[in-house]
Amino acid sequence: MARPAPRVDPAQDAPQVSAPKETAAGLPAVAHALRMSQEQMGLKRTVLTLGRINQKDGFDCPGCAWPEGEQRHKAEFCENGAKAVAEEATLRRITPAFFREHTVGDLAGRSGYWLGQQGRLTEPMYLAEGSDTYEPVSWDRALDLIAAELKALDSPDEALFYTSGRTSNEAAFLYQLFAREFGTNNLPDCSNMCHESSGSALTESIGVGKGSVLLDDLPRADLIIVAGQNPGTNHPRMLSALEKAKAAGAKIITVNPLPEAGMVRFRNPQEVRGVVGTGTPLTDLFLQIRLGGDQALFRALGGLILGTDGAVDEEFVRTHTHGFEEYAAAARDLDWEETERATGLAWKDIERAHAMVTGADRIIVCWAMGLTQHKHAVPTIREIVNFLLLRGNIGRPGAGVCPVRGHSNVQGDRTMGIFERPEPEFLDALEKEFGFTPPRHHGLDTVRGIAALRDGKAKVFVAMGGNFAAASPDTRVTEDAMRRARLTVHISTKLNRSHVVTGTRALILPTLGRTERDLQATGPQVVTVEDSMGMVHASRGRLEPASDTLLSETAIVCRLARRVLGPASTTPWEDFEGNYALIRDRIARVVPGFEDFNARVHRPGGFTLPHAPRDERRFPTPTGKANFTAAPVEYPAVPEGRLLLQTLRSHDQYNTTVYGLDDRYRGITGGRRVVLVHPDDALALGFPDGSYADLVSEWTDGTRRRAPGFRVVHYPTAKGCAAAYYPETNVLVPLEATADTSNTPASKSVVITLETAVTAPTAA
Ligand SMILES: Nc1nc2c(c(=O)[nH]1)N[C@H]1C(S)=C(S)[C@@H](COP(=O)(O)OP(=O)(O)OC[C@H]3O[C@@H](n4cnc5c(=O)[nH]c(N)nc54)[C@H](O)[C@@H]3O)O[C@H]1N2
Ligand SMILES: Nc1nc2c(c(=O)[nH]1)N[C@H]1C(S)=C(S)[C@@H](COP(=O)(O)OP(=O)(O)OC[C@H]3O[C@@H](n4cnc5c(=O)[nH]c(N)nc54)[C@H](O)[C@@H]3O)O[C@H]1N2
Ligand SMILES: [Mo]
Repeated sequence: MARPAPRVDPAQDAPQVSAPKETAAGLPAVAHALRMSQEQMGLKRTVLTLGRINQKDGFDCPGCAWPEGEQRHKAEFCENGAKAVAEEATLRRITPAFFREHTVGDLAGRSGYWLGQQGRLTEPMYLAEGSDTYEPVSWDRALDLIAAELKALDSPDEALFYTSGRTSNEAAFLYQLFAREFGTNNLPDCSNMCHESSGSALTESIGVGKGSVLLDDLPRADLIIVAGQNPGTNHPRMLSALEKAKAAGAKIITVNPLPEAGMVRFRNPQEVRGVVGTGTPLTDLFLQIRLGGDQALFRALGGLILGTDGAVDEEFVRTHTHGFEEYAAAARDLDWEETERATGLAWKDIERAHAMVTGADRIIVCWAMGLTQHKHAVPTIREIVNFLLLRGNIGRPGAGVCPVRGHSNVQGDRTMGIFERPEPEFLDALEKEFGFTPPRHHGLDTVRGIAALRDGKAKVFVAMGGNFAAASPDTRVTEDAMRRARLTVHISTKLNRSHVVTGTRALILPTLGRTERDLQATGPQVVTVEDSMGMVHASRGRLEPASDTLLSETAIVCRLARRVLGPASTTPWEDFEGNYALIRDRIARVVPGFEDFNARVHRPGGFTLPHAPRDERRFPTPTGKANFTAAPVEYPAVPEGRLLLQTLRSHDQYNTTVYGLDDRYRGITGGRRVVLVHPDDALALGFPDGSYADLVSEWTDGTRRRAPGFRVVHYPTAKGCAAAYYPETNVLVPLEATADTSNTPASKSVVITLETAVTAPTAA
C-alpha cells in the first residue's frame, strides 16, 4: 500500500551530519529507491512501472537526459530515475477539497517538499481576483479566461510562454508555433538557467550548440575529463558508461571543488561485483579546483600542450580551425602564479594532468552546471573547445565535447524551436509550412522575462511545466514580479511554489505525465524525446491517468491555440490534437534532421540527429572552421573574509522537487539548510562545525541578500569555497548576476559572508 501524504509540514530543519561517502550506487541505492517508490505507489505499481522505464516499448525516464544504450538491461534505470518516476506515478491525489481546506496564504507558508508530497493535481483550478482560494473550473472556462487576457494585451510581447525540459517534442513544437502565431518570441525556458552557456559557446566555436559525443564514444576514449558535474546524483547511469570506459582502458580526470561520491568509487547494482564488492574506483586524477577556476585550468593545459613537441595535431589545426595564432600567443604567455591563484591547484597536479593529456590520443570532456553557471561560463566552455581542438579531438571516434544535459527532453525542446532568439532559417521554414508571418525580433529569456514582469512590461505568464518562481534567481524579486502579472497559468503535474505565488488571477491546468496513457481521437498516442546525445526516440506511457479530467500537454496547447487564434489560424489544431503523427509530419518538414520522422522514430532505439562537426568534421560557423578564441582568463574575485558559494543539488531532489531531506553521499540527513565549508575557512571565520550562520550575499551595487539559519558543516571542499542547496539559496543570487553572452544566472559563484545566525534554526 502507498502511504498517505504527510499532513504536517516537517518544516523543522535539523540536519544530522556524518562523514561523506566515497562510493555511489550499490545495494543501498536500490533499497532507497524501492522504499520511496513503495511509499508513493505501493508494491504492485512499483514493480509494474519501474520495469517499463527506458524499455524499447516503454516510457522515457523523466529523470535526466543521459542516453540509453542499444543493449538494455531488464532494469534500465537508476535510484534517482526511480524516484522521479515515483514522484509522478504516485497514488496520492490533490482534489478540489484540498484547495478548500488550504487557502493560497496557507500553501504559501508551506515548504516545497510538503507541496510536492501532496500528490498529483487532478482538476483545473482557478484563483479569481481578490480571492484566497482556488476553485474548480471547467477546461472551457479556463481556456476562455486565458484567451480573454491574451487578447486584451496591447502587444503579444506582453505575454511570456515558459517551458521546462520535460515537455515532449510534439507539445513543444506546437507550443512555440502557437506563441509565434500569436505574435511573440517570448519563449523563455529552463535552458536559459542551465546549459545556455554551453549552447552559446559551442555555437560560436564549432557551429552547433550541442555535444559531439555519442554513447559509443566513451569506451573508445583514452581520457575522459569530467568537470563541474556530479553524475553519482544527477546522471547516475553515466557511471555505468564511465565504468565501461575504464574497463576498456580509459583514464578519468575529475575536476571539482567537491570530492563527489560517484566519481570516487562506483558500485554497479547491475553487476554481481557491484553488489558484493567494493566497487570500481573511477577517478585516476582528482583536481580539486576552486569555484570558477576552470578557464584558467584549460588555458594552462593548452599552454603546456603548445610547449610539448609533437603534441599539437598540426594537420587538423591547419585544415579545420581558425584563430590559432592569436590563441597560441595568449596560451603561451602563461602566468603560473595567476593560474595557481585562479584554480587553487598545485602546479604539479596540473603537470600530472598534462602528462595524461599528452599520453591520450582520444579525449572527451564532459561537463554540467559547475561550468555553465558562472559569469565567465561561455569563455570557459570555449576554452574547453580550444583545448580539444589543439589535439584534433573533435569529429573523430572516442573524442569530443559532451555537455551533459539536465531535464530529459530539454535538448529536444530547443530543437523544436523553444528559443527566444530563433534562427531566421527556422522562422522561414515555419512561415512556409504554416502560412503566417512569424515575429522576427528576439523575445525575452528567463532573466529578462522576470525583469519585464517586475517593470510591468509583461502581464500574462504561461508555464508549460516547471517551477519558475522557485527555480529562478533572486527569489524575492522574482516572486514580486510574478505577483505583478495580471494572469499566471501553470500546466503542471504536481503542486509547487509557482502555483501559490500568483498574479492577480491564476490557473492551474493539470496534465498527463510521461508514465500515463495518452488516449486521443485516433487512439493511444506516443510522444518523442531527444536525449543529451541527439538520439530521438519514442516514449509510451501505459498507466491509467491520475484523473479522468487530465488533458495532455499537446491537447491543452491545441485547444488554447484555437481559442486565442480563432479562424485566422489555418493550422489544423484539432487534427493535431487527435493524432500526434500529423504533428511529426510537420516537424519533419520544418526541422532539419527529422526527415521521415514517423517511420524512423519507431525503429528500435530511434535515430540520431545529424551533427556536422561530429559526422563530417564540418564546422558551420561564419568562418567555416572551428574557431579558437583568445578571451582573457577570468576567475571570480573574492574579497578578504568572504567565501564563494555554489548552489547545488542534494541527492534527494530533482531541481525544485524535494524527494526527501537526506543527501546520503555527503553524509547529511534530516535537513537541507546546511552550508558546506572547508574547516580552515570556517574556523578562521569563527564558525565551528555545528554552529549556525546566516548566509549573506554581497552584490556589486552594494545590495545584500540574506538566507537565514544554516548549519555550518566542516567539509572537504576546495578552500575559499562553500556549497549549499538550491532552491533555498536562490534568494542570494541577484537577478543581474548572469553569465556574459548566455545570460544564465551565475548560481555557482555567489560572494557571501557568514554571519552568526540571528534567528533560531527553525524555518525550512
Ligand atoms: N537526481 C537528480 N538528477 C538531476 C537533477 C536533479 O536535481 N536531481 N537535475 C537535472 C538538471 S536540470 C541538471 S541541469 C543536471 C545538473 O547536474 P549537475 O551539474 O551535476 O548538478 P549540480 O548539483 O548543480 O552540481 C554541480 C557540480 O559541479 C561542481 N562545481 C560547481 N562549481 C564548479 C566549478 O566552478 N568548477 C568545477 N570544475 N566544478 C564545479 C559541484 O561541486 C557539483 O559537483 O542534473 C539533472 N539530473
Ligand atoms: N540557484 C540555482 N538555481 C537553479 C539551478 C542551480 O543549480 N542553482 N539550476 C537551474 C537549472 S539547471 C534548471 S534546469 C532549472 C529548473 O527549472 P524548472 O524546470 O522550472 O524546475 P523543476 O523543478 O524541474 O520543475 C518541477 C515542476 O515541473 C512540473 N512537471 C513535472 N513533470 C511534468 C510534466 O511531465 N509536464 C508538465 N507540464 N509539468 C511537469 C511539476 O509541477 C514540478 O513541480 O532551475 C535552475 N535554477
Ligand atoms: Mo538543468
